[in-house]
Amino acid sequence: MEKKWWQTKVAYQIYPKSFYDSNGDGIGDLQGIIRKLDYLRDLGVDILWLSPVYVSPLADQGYDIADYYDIDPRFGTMQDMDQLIAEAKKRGLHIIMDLVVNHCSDENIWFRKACEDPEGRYGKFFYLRTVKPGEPLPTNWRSYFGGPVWDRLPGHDDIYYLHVFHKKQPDLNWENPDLREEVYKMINWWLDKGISGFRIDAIINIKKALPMRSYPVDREDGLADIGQMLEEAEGIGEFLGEMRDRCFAPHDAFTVGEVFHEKPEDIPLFIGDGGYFSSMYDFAESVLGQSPRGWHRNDPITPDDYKHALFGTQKKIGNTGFISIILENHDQPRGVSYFLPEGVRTPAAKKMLATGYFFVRGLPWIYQGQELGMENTVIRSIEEVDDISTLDQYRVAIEDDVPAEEALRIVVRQSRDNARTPYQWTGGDNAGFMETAAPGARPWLPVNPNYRELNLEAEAADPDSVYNYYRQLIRLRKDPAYTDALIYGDLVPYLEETSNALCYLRKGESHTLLIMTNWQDAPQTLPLPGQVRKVLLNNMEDSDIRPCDGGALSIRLEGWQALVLELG
Ligand code: TEU
Ligand code: CA
Repeated sequence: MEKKWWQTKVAYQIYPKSFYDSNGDGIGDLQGIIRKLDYLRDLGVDILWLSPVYVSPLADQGYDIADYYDIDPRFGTMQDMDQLIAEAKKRGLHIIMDLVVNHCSDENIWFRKACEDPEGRYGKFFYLRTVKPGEPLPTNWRSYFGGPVWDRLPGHDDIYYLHVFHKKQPDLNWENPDLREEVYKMINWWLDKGISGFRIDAIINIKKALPMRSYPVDREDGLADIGQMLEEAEGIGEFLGEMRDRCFAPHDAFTVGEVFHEKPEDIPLFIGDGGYFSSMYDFAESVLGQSPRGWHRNDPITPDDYKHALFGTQKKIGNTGFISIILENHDQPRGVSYFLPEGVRTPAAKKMLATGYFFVRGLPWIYQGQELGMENTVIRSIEEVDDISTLDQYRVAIEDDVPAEEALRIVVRQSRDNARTPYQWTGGDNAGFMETAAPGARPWLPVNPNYRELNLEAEAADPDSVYNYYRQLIRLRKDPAYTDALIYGDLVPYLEETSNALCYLRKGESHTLLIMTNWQDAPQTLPLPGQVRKVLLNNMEDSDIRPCDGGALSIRLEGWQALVLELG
């Protein structure tokens, strides 16, 4: 595997709407991010992914882009963006943008022109189909946010357009070379501006299995999940290879794909040397237990499920490339609320969870607030929900006869809103999210009520906080003494079959490190594969670690303890 500058870094996702509001209108903005750059540098992260800030009606929080070449006024101006890129650069930070090109917004000029003239140039930018009155829709595919993927083209009775996400997100027709040229022009325009690359949204969806056909109905709504269509689709590599050659490679851009449904044999093509992307996310843990029939049918997950998913990806990728590892993102509930057993929310358990994922082979990502141990929020009624996918899943549960109270409990646990509440900077008004609140202004989404205790100000002052532990994790990963082991070393699962223990070795040329985590209240005594030379990290500083006593090759881990040990 080729060595690249970004492999030794740590990446951080910013959800701009909820990060920091500089002008008190309740919406986080680019000037807000600029004000917090010193914070991010001191945390130790290097690569900053911004969720979309382009002009957008925000039907799907910016993942519906109306103008790829401008910033939404709610977030600021293009001048602010240029300033952000420059200020980040001064601090050695890299900005990457969100590239959303499976679809645009129905308010994008391309779509408006397609409505005006479906036969013209822009009509061919989309998937349009004629449906005469009384005829069925072209396919029975279900959109990701519920309902059919086909809607009537505004201004036309018998023309329909395809949207695999929300109806305000019409799919772009990648089969059309003219559309692809427009996309590449836009990508290069941004890279020329000085951003370091992109996180690439929902990219697997750009290739449709053609000719389109219907699939077996799998829910009460009479529709079919599009997973099968994506698996049948052949030839996405032609588009991705072209995009790499025309845009990413000439700029040596850092890119990470949001890839689901990839075929195992395609992994080297995706992230091997010279692949389509620099990296892609490991979603094996986040999709655990998920049912295509709805969130209410998801299976509960155990610590062992988590471990096997994590190792599964590691074995699949091996040394072919560098996977991107996450505990959470803006589409998921908070990792500590999802992966730790119900009711376990102590700082020790949060630190243990962080230790387990942080040192596997790949690029670790931190989602804003994760470094504080931010938790799922409190949502008391469905009216309080903002996220369109939560609203859809509530409907799905109700239609499947789940009692309303139960349906609410289930969807709230998995809601994307959990990740989208404002960042908890202080214990003061609005968790310090708004620099100066304009009269009557409130955060666009209520802050998590736990902000009085759980916030950066309090954690920065506490040496034992989750936040200070994350700083140690980052420091250790970047310690040049351990680069051979922690960045480039092999990952070897250890005691893989021991329940409630996630342990692995990272073996470099000069060092071997052992990461051990105990996922239960009770202590566990575990064998060691060799003598311990040094304890590099311990989430329970006051616990007594004497692994070498009398040459005994075993160690007692307290409940929720995490250790990083250097063997020798
Ligand atoms: O997410 C894509 C998305 O919804 C996946 O989780 C999807 O379920 C997957 O492709 C299934 O195979 C991205 C963004 O992160 C999200 O916020 C947007 O809502 C979505 O794309 C649409 O742009
Ligand atoms: Ca603002």
